[in-house]
Amino acid sequence: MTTKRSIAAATAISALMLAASAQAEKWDMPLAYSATNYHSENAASFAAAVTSATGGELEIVTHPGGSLYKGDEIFRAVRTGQAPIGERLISALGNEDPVFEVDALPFLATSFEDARKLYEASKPAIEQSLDEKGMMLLYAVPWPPQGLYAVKAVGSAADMQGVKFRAYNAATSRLAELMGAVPTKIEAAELSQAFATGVAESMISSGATGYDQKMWEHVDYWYDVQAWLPKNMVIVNKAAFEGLDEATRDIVRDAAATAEEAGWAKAEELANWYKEQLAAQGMNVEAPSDALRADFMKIGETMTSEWVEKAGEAGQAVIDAYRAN
Ligand code: PCA
Repeated sequence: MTTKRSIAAATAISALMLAASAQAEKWDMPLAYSATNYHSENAASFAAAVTSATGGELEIVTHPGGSLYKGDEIFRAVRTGQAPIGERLISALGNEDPVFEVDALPFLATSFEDARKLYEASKPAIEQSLDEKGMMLLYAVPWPPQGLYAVKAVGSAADMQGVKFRAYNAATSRLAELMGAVPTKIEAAELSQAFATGVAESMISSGATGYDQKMWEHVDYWYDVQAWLPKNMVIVNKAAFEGLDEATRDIVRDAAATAEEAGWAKAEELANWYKEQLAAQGMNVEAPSDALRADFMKIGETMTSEWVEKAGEAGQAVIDAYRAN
C-alpha cells in the first residue's frame, strides 16, 4: 500500500516536473557593453529577477560585451527572433526610424532631468515604431552626458580637422563631419583596439565608456561638453513575449519597470564618479573652452534642423511634446 502510494506520488511528481520543464523557457539576452558596466549589471539583475520570480519557468541569461551578438547585430537578432530579447543603443537605429535618433541631438537635452522628459516625450513614437517592427520596449536607461575624448588638446572645432574620429551612430558621424574630422563607426567593445592601433584618435562618449575601456591608456583629454545623454533600450520580440502566459508577462513588465528606475538612478549616481576616475588615471578632465562650446552649439543647431527635416511631422511632434513639459 505504502509502496504503491509512494510510486503513485513519485509518478505524479515526475509528471509535474516534466510539464514544468516542457514549459520552462530559456531566453538568451545579448548585450553590447562590458559585463561590469552598469547597463549590463542592471540587465543581469533584471534577468535574475525574472528568473527567480517565475521560479525558473522563464530563465533569462545575459551575454555582455557583444559576446553573443555584436552591438550592431542585436536589433536585427531580436527583430527576427534569433534572440527573444536584447539591449541596443537607441540612437544607433536612425536608419530604421529617425525617431530613434532624437536623444543624440546635441544640446536638446543635456541633464538627467531633461533626458527623462525627452524620454517620456519620445516614448510613444519609439513604442509605435518598435511595434510596427514586431518588437516591444521593455525599458530604457541613459548614459551619462557625452564629452569629447582627444589625444591632443582641443581649443575649438578647428583643432578636429582631419582627426580620426570614432563614431557610434550616424549622428556622431555627422557631428565629426561638421567639425572636419574623419568618422569611422566602431562598437564600444572594439574601442581599446581601435585607439591602440591608431584607427581612432578621438570620440564623443560618456565617462562611463571611457572608464570601461580604459581610455587613459590612449588619450589625455576629456572635455565635459555635456552634449546629450543617449539611452540604451531593452527590447523584446513580440511573438516571444506573446508566447508567455499572462502571469509571466506581468513579471517581465514589473521587473522591467524596476530596472528602468534603478538604471536611471545608477547612471546619475555614477556620472561624477566616472569623471573622477578619468582624472585619477591622469587624464585632463576639463570644461570645453567657450570657442569649442560655441562650435558645438552651432553644429547642434545644424543637426537638429537636419533631423527635423528627416523626421518630419512625427519628429517635430516629439520635440514639441518635449518643449511643452
Ligand atoms: N557609451 C556608448 C554610447 C554612449 C556612451 O556613453 C559608446 O560609446 O558606445
